[in-house]
Amino acid sequence: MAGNRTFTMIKPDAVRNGNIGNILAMINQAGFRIVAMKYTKLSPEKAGEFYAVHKERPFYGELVEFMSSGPIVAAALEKDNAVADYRTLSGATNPAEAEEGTLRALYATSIGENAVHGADSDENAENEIAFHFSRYEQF
Ligand code: FUP
Repeated sequence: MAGNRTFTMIKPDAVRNGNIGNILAMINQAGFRIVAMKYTKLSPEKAGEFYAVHKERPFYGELVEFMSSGPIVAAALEKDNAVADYRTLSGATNPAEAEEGTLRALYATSIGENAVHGADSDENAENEIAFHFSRYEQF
């Protein structure tokens, strides 16, 4: 149902730092239901496609390199107001500006390596879920 689902990735920095469990616990405590989840690694091609919207930005090359530098956890999450509530739980893109207690304040190290991704609209959430999961991987 539109409006009730979002898409997240636990990024390679948070995986490397051993924070998968902490982040999933906070996601559960915040009331999200896991609809789909996988531990995977993006190829540079896949990462480039996922972030194609940022293609012209100066940080695109670094972003693609970072996002394909190690495994990630991709997940579809369900909750009323999922997109906005997950962005609130994540905190600002730059962890230095992220509110205390948010995922990025707790686990991100820089604006480039910021622990989690969260979809920014219902439409993008559905596209990003479809990018990572077949219909039969969603429960
Ligand atoms: P967000 O929606 O908070 O994930 O942020 P954006 O869509 O603006 O950015 C997507 C990703 O690009 C960020 F998670 C990290 C990277 N980025 C940078 O590396 N530098 C920037 O100045 C902005 C974004």
